Amino acid sequence: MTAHTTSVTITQTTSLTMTVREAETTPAVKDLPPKPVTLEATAAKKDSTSKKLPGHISIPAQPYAFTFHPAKTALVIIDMQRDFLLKGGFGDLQSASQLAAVQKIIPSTLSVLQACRKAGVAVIHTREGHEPSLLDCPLPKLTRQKASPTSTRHTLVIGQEGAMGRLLVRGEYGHDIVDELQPIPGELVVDKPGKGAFYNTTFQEKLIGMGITHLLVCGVTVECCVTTTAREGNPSERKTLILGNDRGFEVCTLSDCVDGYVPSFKPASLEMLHFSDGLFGWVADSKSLVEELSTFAASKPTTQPCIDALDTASLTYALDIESLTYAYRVKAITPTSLVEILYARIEKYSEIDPAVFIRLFSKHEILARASELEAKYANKPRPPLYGIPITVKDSIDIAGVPTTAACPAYAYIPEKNATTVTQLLALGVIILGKVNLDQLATGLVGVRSPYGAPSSVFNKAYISGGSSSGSAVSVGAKLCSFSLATDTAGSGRVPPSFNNIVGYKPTRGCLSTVGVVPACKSIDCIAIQALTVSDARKVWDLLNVPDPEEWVGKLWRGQFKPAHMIYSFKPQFRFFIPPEEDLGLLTPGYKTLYLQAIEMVKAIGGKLVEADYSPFTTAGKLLYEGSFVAERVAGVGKEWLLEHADELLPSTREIYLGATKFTAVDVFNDMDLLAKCALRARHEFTKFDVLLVPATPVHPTHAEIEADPIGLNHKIGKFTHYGNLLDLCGITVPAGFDNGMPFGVTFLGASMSDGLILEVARMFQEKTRIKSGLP
Ligand code: TIU
Repeated sequence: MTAHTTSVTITQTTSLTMTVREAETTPAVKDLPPKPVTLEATAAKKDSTSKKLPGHISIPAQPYAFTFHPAKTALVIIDMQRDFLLKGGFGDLQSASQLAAVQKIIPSTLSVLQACRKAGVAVIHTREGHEPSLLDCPLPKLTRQKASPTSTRHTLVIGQEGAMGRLLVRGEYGHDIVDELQPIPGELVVDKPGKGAFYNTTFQEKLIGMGITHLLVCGVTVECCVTTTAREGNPSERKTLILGNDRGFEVCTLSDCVDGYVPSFKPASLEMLHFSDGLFGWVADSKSLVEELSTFAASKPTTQPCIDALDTASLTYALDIESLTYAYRVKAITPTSLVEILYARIEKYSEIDPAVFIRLFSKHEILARASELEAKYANKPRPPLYGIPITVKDSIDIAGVPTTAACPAYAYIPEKNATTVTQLLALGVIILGKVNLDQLATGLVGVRSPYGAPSSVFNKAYISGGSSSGSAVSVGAKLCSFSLATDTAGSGRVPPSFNNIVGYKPTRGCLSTVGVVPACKSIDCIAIQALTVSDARKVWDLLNVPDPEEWVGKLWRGQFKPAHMIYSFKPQFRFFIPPEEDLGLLTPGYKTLYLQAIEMVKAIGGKLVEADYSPFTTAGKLLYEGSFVAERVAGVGKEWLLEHADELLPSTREIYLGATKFTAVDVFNDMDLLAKCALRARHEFTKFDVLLVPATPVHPTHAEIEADPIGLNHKIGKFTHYGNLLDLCGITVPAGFDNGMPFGVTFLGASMSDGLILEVARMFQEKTRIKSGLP
């Protein structure tokens, strides 16, 4: 690795910092806090609850008022299963038939549940229990109580046949939730093998996916699963973004909606939670909660907030998921009527740019899908992406439709959908067609395609960016709500910047790449290009399900990092920027916009800190200048390449044939170097939470790319190339215009810190108020 000393890096960072500071006319480098920065305590202080925060609800609680935002809060109903509440169940044995107290909380829990449903607060139910094989039940849990020499109650153990089926076994009648509190479609049910809801479940992942920061807890038993979950859920430490195991949620337990099997345990358990000014969180009565939620539900605006208003007389709603879902619900549109409008828009746009779609499905086919959805969900609960129109990059398989990867010599007709396509169809989307890309997803320019070179939606002279070119244009031109794209070198982040939309590349391995043409297989990932950060987040959350068929290299999944420092009422996070040496590549217009973005990030709670950028720079060079490019050859097959090299476009051919020169020794040397970079980058990420970079330093015209197709491609990838190699997650968000052309910034986070970058990006998008896509 190039030996960048710390002092060099500090100097580089400092020089830019000076520029920034000068712009805001405050002195000076000396003011930069020494690393590591100590942030203020994030826990809500007494004074923060005394004033009413806009959009928030405050309820009286111990040790002081509990304040939460309904959209960021989940009601968690713990284990209200027949097995714990009804005669003949597991709780009947545990408690020696002392079930009156736990049964008494059913009505109060139900009224909270109904109030949350009306107010739009997310609802999550948990169920304790085991697989029929009991292989997920540790032996002590099975036998410890029965083994007690004085045991008279534990006549049966988990898995044995009770009055309501096998005790605590999934699928049995007793394992399910009592009739009164049964989940409705759309509510999450977390099946847990342990007492705490976090252990060996997707609970934490789902909460982070949904952007939940606050929990309201009901359920049984207060001495066992309720307190185990409430105690573990709370944030106990701040510096745990990378290591550590705290969960990072603000938890309020509802005293009249929890109970257990021994009367004296309840006050003790609850006091322990709020002891010492809120050791683990809050305890509140449900009465004022229900009242406040009802007031909130009644005052909710009748139209949904939306950032992007679609400028057509025929469609008054925006194309983002939230707005369209609302429009469907109030019957302002139907999937069929939306398709009619969008098809006309697509046909009109094809006159402006004929290179967006490689295959546009016929209007007949798309209308058939719309009618199918209408019939299937008539008078039934709708899936979360019901009637949402999307496009799919043509390197992602749709069964029976050719996958070309913009390379006719490579094209094939897949028998199966890519996993993500199957998931999206089950969620209710309408696929409009397959969109253009740089050949074999190699390139960041978007012009390397025999199906034409798409242009930025803002100016035909400028490139769309790639490789997910058609994806970004289809979203930017408001032809669809979002596009399924991919990102290896930055393909999911660059075109969004050139088209004024959001591009999100989750941590590798979150979304399945089964059925995606490999570019650089070990680092490929699915990207979502959308109009809003919330939409990108929603799609990620919905698709983030482990795929057993996923390539072995991506099977590893870590634990999602909590993001509580930005979830408090006064968000705080640390961010880092590249050194001046790299930022010097920005055009003057982009530089101005980037400096403005830095100020904006400070305004939403970011603190600029110092760190070492050299591991990022070194890793970035490896992607095309090192032997990793040989993985692209492996992806298509060396024999195939040599046979079909003449049929590739000149730039693709040059890159692929150039990659055949590397030896196995080169690959191992580079793997070693990359591992060192990744380790060092991970260390740097302990000093900051977010790396804020310009999505690209320049936006070339078609003519400029023709003159220097490969050199300019490298330049465009200056701030994206290392993202997947170092296992980062990243999201590009619109950040302004230079002479009518858009600019985007990218928030990069360490592996599994998706929740954090999404929240920062959301705050940034909210703050800039830039409307996505074409005006
Ligand atoms: N008390 C007791 O045995 N409880 C459990 O095993 N589970 C729950 O508390 N839900």
